[in-house]
Amino acid sequence: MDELELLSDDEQLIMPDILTREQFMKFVEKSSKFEELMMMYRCAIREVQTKLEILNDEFKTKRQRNPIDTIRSRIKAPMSIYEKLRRRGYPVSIQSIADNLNDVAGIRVVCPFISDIYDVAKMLISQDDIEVMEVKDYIKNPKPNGYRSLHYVIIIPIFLSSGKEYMKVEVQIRTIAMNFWASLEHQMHYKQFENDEMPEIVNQLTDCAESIYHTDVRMQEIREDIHKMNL
Ligand code: 0O2
Repeated sequence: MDELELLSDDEQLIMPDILTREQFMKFVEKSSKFEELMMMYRCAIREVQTKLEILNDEFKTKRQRNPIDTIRSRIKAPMSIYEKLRRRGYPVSIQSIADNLNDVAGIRVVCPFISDIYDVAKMLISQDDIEVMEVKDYIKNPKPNGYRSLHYVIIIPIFLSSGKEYMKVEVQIRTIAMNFWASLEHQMHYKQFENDEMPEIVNQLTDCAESIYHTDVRMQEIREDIHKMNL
């Protein structure tokens, strides 16, 4: 008998050693609990996205400029959920997804200037229904490959017919320039190699990230100079 047939939707607990990728995908297709959890993450994304859009509108009205260029969101694909749970040694279960993964719901906010990143972050996290669970400032402390971005894991309530649920959402905030680097670097598929196998590639990527960052800083300085001239 298919092992998955042994698991009722309520059991939820599937031990990693009996679960292959294919079994997980089959489980996901027929599990109403998995679908319900994903629906809750989608709702949480909508809540955060609306907050960001409101802030962008208000900022535009008051300062004649949008601090947000684009907002993109995604729900982590079932296969990526499975792989992350396995990679980190967590049980493969619905409960484990909710408990152990912080980035099932992800929002990427792309801003024109570096100062916009911190302005947007401050305006978002100061809202009293948002709780900050984790902050990683990869702008002040870039990753060794040069990756820069401000990451938050926030907890936000969503309101369902059954009551209030608190959901985790990962928010990545970066400039257009940082996003340019991250998008291209993401396509290069070099991470399967160890750093010492391809130091030259990593050095070159870090170099590009540095020069992009310096350009970001200069663009902000130019904007500030223009602002002073206008005053
Ligand atoms: P995807 O497909 O974007 O979702 P955590 O998620 O906090 O438990 P981790 O990996 O320590 O674990 O978190 P971290 O460092 O905050 O990174 C999470 C996400 O940031 C990644 O998600 C990427 O989206 C992005 N990121 C981090 N480092 C890099 C990098 O070097 N290059 C690029 N292009 N993006 C990066 P996922 O799950 O890797 O992928």
